[in-house]
Amino acid sequence: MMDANAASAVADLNLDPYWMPFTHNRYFKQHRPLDRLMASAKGAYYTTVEGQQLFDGLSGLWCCGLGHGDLRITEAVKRQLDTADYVPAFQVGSPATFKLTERIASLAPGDLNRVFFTNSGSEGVDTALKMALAYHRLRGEASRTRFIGREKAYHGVGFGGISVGGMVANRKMFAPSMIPGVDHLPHTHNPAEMAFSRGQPEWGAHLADELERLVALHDASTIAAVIVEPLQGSVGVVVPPMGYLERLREICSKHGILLIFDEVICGFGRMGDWFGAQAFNATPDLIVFAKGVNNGTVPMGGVIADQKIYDTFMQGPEHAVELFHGYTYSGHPLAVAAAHATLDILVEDSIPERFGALGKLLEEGVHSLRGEPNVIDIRNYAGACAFDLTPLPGAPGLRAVRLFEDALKRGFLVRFTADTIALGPPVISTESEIHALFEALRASIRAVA
Ligand code: PXG
Repeated sequence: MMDANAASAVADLNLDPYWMPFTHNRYFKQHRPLDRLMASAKGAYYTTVEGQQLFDGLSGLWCCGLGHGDLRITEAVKRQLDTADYVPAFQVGSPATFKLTERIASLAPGDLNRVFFTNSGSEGVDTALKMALAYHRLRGEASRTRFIGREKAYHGVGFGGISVGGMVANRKMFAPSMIPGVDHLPHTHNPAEMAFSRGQPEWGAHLADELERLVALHDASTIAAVIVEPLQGSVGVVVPPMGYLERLREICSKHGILLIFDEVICGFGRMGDWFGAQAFNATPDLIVFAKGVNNGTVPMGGVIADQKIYDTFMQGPEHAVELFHGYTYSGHPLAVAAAHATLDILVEDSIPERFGALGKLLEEGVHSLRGEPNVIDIRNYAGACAFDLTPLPGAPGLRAVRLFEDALKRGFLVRFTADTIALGPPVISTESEIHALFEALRASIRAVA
C-alpha cells in the first residue's frame, strides 16, 4: 500500500506543466490515474505510487528486454559515474567506446562493421538517411536522392523518419515540411490472406516486387535507399512474409540501391537472433539500432554501416572531417557502460536463444485468444506478438483504451495503438507469468466486449 508521504506527494502533484509524449494529455490529467504513475521498476514489474505491482508487458517501450534493475548493468553505470561523467565525442574518445563498436560489429551480419552513435532511434534513422545520400554523392551518383519507405512504418519522429514512415497520424500535421522525393512500398498486412498466422505469413513475398514498380517509375538512378523495419513493431507487430525481405535485398542490389534495416525494436535479441537481419536471412547495408543495445538504461542509438560505405567516406585530405554529423552525447560514457554490461548479459545468458524460447510461450498464449469476442487477427514472431480488436462503432481506438485500463486493474501493463494490443515482455518472464498475462487479457477482452 501507498505510505502516507507518498500519498500526499501524489495528491499535491501538479500534472499540468508536463506535455506528455504520444499521450492523451487531457484524459490523463482529468483522470489522474494512479495506476499509471510509476514509483519504481524491478525485474519484470513496475510498482505504482499506490504500491500496485504491474507486469511490464512491453519491456518499457520495447527497450528493457532484460527486465529492470539488473545489478550487472546498474552497477556498471554507477562505476562509470565515478570514473568519468562525460567525455566529448568530437575529436576525442574513450577506449570503452572504441571497444563497444568492435563488440557491436562482431554481432552484426556481413561486413557491417563500422558503428556511429546517436542518442535515439529517431536520430539513428536520420543519420542512416544522411549517410546514404552522402555515400552516393561521394561515389559520383549525386542524382540518387530519393528514399523509399513503407506504409505503416515507424521510423521515429525526426523529419527524415516521418517522411519515410507510414503512420498517418505522425505525418499529416507536418506534410509541407517532409523531405521531398520520398515514395512508399505497400505494407504487408493483409488479414484476408494471413489472419491468425503463426510466425512468418506464407503469403506476401510478391509485395517486394512493388519496389520494381517504383524503380520503373522513378528510375534507379534517382533512388538512394530503401528503409524498412524487418518486423514492423509500432504499428502492431507486422511480421515479414516468408521470402519478402530476401526479395527486397535482391532488388536493391540489382539496382545499386542501399537497403537500410531499422532494427530499433528487432536488434539485440528480440527476434531470437542478434538482429532481424540474421533472423530473416537478409543482410542490409545499414542497420539502425537503439533501445536493446543497453537495455534502455541510458539513451543510446546508432547506425552500423557496411564497410564499403565507411570506406567511401575516407577520402580527401586526412586532416579533414569526413562526415559533418554527430551529437554532443554520441557515445555518452554512461550509455557505453550500460551497453557493455548489456552485451555481456546478452552473450553470457544466450539471450537471443531465450527470446526464441519465450516466443514459443507467446505464440501459444496469444493464439489461445482466437475466438474471444472481437479478436480479428493475431500475429507473433519470437519475442513480439499482437492482436487486433474490432473497433467500437464510431470510436476507433476506444476499445483498446478500455482494454488497456482493464488490464491495468488486473496488474498488467500492455501497449495499445489504434485497436491493436502489442506485447513484448522481458526475456526473464516465467512460463507462469506469461500464462497469467494471457489469462488476464482474455478476461479483459471479455470485459470490454
Ligand atoms: N525506429 C523504430 C523501428 C522504432 O520502433 C524508432 C525508430 C524511434 O526511436 P526513438 O528512440 O527516437 O523513440 C522506434 C521507436 C511502441 C513504441 O509502442 C515504439 C517505439 C517507441 C515508443 C513506443 O511500439 N519505437
